[in-house]
Amino acid sequence: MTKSVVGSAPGRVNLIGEHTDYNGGFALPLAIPQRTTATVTARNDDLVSASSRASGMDPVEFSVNTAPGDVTGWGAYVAGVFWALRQAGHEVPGANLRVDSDVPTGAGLSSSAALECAVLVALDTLAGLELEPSTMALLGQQAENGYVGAPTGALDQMASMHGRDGHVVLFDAARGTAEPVPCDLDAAGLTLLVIDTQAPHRHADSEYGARRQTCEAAAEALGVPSLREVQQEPAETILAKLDDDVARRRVRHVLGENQRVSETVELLRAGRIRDIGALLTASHVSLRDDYEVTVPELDVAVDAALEAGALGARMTGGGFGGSIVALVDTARASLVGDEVHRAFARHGFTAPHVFTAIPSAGASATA
Ligand code: GAF
Repeated sequence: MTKSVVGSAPGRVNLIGEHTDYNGGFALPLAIPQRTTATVTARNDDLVSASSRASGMDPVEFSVNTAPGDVTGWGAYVAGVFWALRQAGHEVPGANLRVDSDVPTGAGLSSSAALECAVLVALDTLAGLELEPSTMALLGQQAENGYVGAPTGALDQMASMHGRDGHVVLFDAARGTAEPVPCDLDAAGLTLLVIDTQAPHRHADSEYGARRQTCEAAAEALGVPSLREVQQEPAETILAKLDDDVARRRVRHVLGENQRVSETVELLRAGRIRDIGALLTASHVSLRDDYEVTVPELDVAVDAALEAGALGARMTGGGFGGSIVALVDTARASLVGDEVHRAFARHGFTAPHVFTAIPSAGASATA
């Protein structure tokens, strides 16, 4: 009988630590229950045939020796994984591959990383590669950078690979490590709401790349390989060395955000989950004013959630559209959701989707 493997990988929300990963910094994501599955069956030739049950995702076919540019659209994330594996010297067979997913697309919840990781864990098992989860996460990032052409960090793939029930994942991008940190929201009587603003991503690719370039140029001006290297120095000393106001504000965000991640981890480890609210909100303010990656829908959602009594709220993911997270007392959760709905109606925005983020398990494969 032909061998089939089902790879399954979750989407993510990022609790805090935004636009830090490509600066060698810290992030604190969690895997969500929504997952993508890739059912992979080996073939006897060098072709990959991939299909999806989702509408608008037409079947694609490509060679296992695919190169960037061969496949575009959703199939590029799948082809990119085959390409990245072969670039790293791994032999993978041709395959028939069927994808299914309940990770919302375009909501900033890493549906692309979930797809890459589902395919990665399935191929890992199918080809008997026995790769480490972090190695697979970096291969997923490689697929996205080198094949799809998006200059992203590894946050999304690390979250999808390393998620754990009841935990957030402390990702240290400089070290390439991922460490579970307990986050028992239920026990604290708290709920982490995700509010998908439905705002279309506006200029996300070019603006993301521009942020990354500014940070890399600032690191170069400071004479260090990444902004992480100056994290221990007083922020004022670092900022005084930069003569461009935009660069100063971008760097101020990155240094402050790394500090906020560290403080959040300390509070979580001390079991003080409700006290992280102010850090979440400070992160949003910094992303809005210094990093300038929010859009009106994200700001209105955060403000409305806070007005309705959320302990803290912030945009999550790359920004320029997408979702926010709001930490709320469970007893107030529906009230907060309703208030955001009302605020969106007042502003003439499309109604948001509200759901609960439950820290969930990472990627796995079953033969
Ligand atoms: C996107 C990217 F894919 C991540 O690597 C990360 O940079 C994030 O934006 C911002 O924190 O999700």
